[in-house]
Amino acid sequence: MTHPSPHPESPSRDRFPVVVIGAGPAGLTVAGLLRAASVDCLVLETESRHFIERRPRAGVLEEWAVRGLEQRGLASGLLERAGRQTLCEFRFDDSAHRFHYTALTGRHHFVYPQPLLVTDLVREYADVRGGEIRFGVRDVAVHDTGTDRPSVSYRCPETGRRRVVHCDFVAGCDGARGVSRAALAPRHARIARHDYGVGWLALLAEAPASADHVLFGVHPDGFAGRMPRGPRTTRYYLQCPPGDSPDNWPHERVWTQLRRRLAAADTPPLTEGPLLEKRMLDLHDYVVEPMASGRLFLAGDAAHLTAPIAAKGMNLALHDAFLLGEALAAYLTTGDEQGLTGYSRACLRRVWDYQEFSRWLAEVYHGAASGDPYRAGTTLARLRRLFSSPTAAASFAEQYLGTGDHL
Ligand code: RFL
Repeated sequence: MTHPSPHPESPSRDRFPVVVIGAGPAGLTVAGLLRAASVDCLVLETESRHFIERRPRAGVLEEWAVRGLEQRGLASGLLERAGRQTLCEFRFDDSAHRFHYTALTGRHHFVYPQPLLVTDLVREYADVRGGEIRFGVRDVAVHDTGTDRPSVSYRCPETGRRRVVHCDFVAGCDGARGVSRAALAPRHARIARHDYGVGWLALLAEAPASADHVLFGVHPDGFAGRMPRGPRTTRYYLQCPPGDSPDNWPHERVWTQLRRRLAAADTPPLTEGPLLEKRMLDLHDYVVEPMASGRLFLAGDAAHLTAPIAAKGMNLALHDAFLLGEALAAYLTTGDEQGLTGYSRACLRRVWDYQEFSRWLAEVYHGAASGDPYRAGTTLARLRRLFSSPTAAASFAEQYLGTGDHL
């Protein structure tokens, strides 16, 4: 069923049970689950619908996350169109070493670009389930979340006037640069932060990958990675000094370094193409603990960031959103508080597990280029162990796929 959009001149409502700040994977999933449970909510988003449906970012989804979306009626586009990944390949010492994790575990990854997932989730929430999103809002602020009458205010893009929306709960899903994290910390939560001391140049190339699996190049010049994103685009990463500028990386230098760092005997050449995106990332992680206070609950990157080292961020955002959407729906429909009370603890278990794996993998990626022969030696020892010890291989596969029973 498709619901018509409200008439542009009809007065906007100023009270909803839940206000969701941010229309990323976390916010849209929370909102979709609330609508499915017949709980009304409002999503506030600073960007336009056109923009969020095109913003390139993640692409690798873990199988449990896709099954979670499927069980909640949110995966039909994904299951039709997503690619599957069954192995990854490490390149070091001029040779290629393939790690066939599906052969080992029966599990795989899905490859589905984040803008496609966001497009599907917006359509499901707004067009199919009739939920409301106000796009282009400015100066969002969160108020009184320590009381049972919180509110969220914003500047309306059409009139420039400040509007206040009253609610029972605020879901802060506004990513790493939003406002809801600051509303929680430092008064009600602490932020644990880790800086890797390295930069990554994140690139999106208009070129098919020469094979459909992920490549990790561990090289004395620095790490290089390749992640296929679809038939026409490929994400690449190049380690560089922190604070470096994308302007220092013209097309020729990028491709020369990618070829050098991903070189291995008997492998096909990389397929070169124009660079659609070139962004510098100073790699860091943070975790807000606890992820909730009073009537404000954080989800996704608003609560925790994992550098894109192990492709975990969007998966964690979905995990939080499943728990938060269902906990809010349970409370607002039956008064059951259990989900909300245990929310932060349940999320943080997986968050910390993934953080630890990211740190482990970061050392594998960066040790060889650290300039420290001790770190370079232990990096190679880790890689050799991965390809020679079945126990080490099983442990890596479990963490890489996010399938541990303890999570
Ligand atoms: P998002 O996606 O950032 O969405 C937040 C939304 O909130 C809006 N917003 C606000 N709205 C209202 N008021 C405000 N004050 C607001 N401030 C911001 C924003 O416009 C946006 O629409 O957060 P969310 O939903 O928590 O989702 C998190 C994921 O986007 C993120 O973890 C991933 O993109 C991380 N990530 C990856 N994760 C994976 O699981 N697999 C990957 O392969 C993967 N690759 C990546 C990545 C992140 C990357 N970047 C951004 C560094 C590759 C890259 C290059």
